[in-house]
Amino acid sequence: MNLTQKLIASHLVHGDMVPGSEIAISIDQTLTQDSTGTMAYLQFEALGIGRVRTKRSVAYIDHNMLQSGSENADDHRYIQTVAAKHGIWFSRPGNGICHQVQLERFSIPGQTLLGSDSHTPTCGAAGMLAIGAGGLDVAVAMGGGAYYLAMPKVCRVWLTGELRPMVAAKDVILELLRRLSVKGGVGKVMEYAGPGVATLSVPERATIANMGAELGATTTVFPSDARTREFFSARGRAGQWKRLEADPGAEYDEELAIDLSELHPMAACPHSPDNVAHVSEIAGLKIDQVCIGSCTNSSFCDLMRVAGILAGKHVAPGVSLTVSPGSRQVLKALATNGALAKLVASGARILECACGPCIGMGQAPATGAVSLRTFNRNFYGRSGTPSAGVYLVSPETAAVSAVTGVLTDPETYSGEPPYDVPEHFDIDDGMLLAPAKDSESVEVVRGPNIKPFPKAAPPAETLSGVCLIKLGDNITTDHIMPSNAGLLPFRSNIPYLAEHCLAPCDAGFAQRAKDKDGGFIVAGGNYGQGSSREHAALAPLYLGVKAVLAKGFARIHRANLINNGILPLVFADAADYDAAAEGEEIVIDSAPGQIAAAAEGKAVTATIGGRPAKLRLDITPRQRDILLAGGLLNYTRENMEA
Ligand code: MIC
Ligand code: SF4
Repeated sequence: MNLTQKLIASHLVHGDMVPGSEIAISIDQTLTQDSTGTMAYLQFEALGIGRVRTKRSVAYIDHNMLQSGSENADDHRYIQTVAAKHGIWFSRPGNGICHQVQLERFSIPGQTLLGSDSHTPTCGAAGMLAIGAGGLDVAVAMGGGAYYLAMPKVCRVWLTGELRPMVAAKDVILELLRRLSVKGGVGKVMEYAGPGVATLSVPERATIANMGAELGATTTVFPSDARTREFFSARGRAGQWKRLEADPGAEYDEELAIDLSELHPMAACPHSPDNVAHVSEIAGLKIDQVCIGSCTNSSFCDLMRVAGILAGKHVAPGVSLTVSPGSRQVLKALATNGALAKLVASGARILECACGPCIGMGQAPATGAVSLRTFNRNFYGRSGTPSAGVYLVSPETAAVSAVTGVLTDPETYSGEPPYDVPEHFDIDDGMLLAPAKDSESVEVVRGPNIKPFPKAAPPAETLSGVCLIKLGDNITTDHIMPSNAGLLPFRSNIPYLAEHCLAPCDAGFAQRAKDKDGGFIVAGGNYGQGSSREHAALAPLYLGVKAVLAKGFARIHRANLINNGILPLVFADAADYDAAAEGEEIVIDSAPGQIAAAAEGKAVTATIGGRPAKLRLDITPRQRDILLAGGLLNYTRENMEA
């Protein structure tokens, strides 16, 4: 077996491991963060489960960190108390970004992790099967329920050679995005193997695993080898390490190869992570902002390289440089060894250990600015400034460019001093709070910002309404449910958030949906790529959206739609997509009967503007039952005993 198959086989509770068919796996660990967590815990509470039944569940506070009103602090207090009550560890604000801390403190080779964040696959760097999902799926897993997914294909990425100086792990994943696009990993696990793997440290593997999410991949898996053991023993966890790798001669569904020594620095240009160019081709572009950090590139090694490049220099006059360390462990190590002083002396603006600018929580660039970021997403508007152009680059490219003031190929730059990775980090888990032993003693504190969330209902006999909007390909969840410093505080207030649904595409969408009493969304391919935020399904549900008719869907968003009782329908004939127009009436007769028949492979028939159209609803019997029950919450409640 390959490693992915081994990890799945050891957790398989339902189904056959045939690519595309439905399987269910048991979940050892879960994580949530605060921007999806409030909703996930409200749903967990609605399920009526007492204490979590996982080996470990952790609630992080890392996204909604600007407290410009009481909302975020209220939600943090809710998460802290609900976690204490239900057996969940709590990572206090300031302790770091969920994926970085989970990798450092809780990752265990061979275990499964389900997280309510699309970059949960980061822990694949340590030989875990780590998958991102919607909050409701994570809530069910916390309650001991299995996680259902389509058995992925496994794509082997065979690495040879070694990265040249100033070429980084980021350039490896940007090369894959260049080759495969943001749709290239859909339905697949990217499994790394080959002699080049041993040249990459766990934090470097984490950068690659993290951004596998941008390929649309189900997850990314690295073997657990001597380098992994090194990572664990430096963090006082040698006892939790074990060796894991594919069997010799294991078979794969797909294969591709990268010679690391042939790579050169790359950049993802606005506004998509797969719009990749060599830095040398676009060098010289004047830049206004550089942001270093995020769950992709904020490890100790990343920031040591940055400090090495910036040492003794100043940030160029026209540039604002921010640095956000991934965790308190990283920040403390930099403070202890003097690297932090170099960063401060260079003029870098040191931000707290959190997502920060990556999710538009501050640092929105100036109008029309060029911003270089070591992050993973540069979707339109995500920085908080729609007119800004965001380029995704390695820490090396970012740091060198911050000094020169123009996009600069770091390979043209000499002088990066070597640095030592400590054999042992100073371990201090004081900001990780264990859950209360006695649940009864904890009172869950709910702030006034928590509003009842919309709940789906079983489908009506006839689904009818207008096409509220017609969208193109690759619409992201940042389009569907934008996130920024102004909106993130309302993640537990769906009625408020819904006002902004699809606003980057059409500011009139929410009002139109209300005026028309709901309706349908028509979209192109890869609809809902990006974040795991369930809000991208909950806001449309609140606005009365009954189905999304698209050319194709991204994995997590599709599951979120089904979980919330919204039909993800795929055009069988692209001509029907071409012909559809905003404002046309869409009718699906005998909806419950057609949903039941769809699980048997039958097409769903509808009329769009009076024209008959065939749609595919590729659902399993379980997904049929979820849709007919009116969503996963109802379904789980009904089936709790079983
Ligand atoms: C993101 O990077 O888009 C986020 C913010 O981390 C999201 C989660 C969210 O929307 O809260 C993700 O990646 O799932
Ligand atoms: Fe946070 Fe950005 Fe990572 Fe999402 S991608 S978890 S916002 S750092």
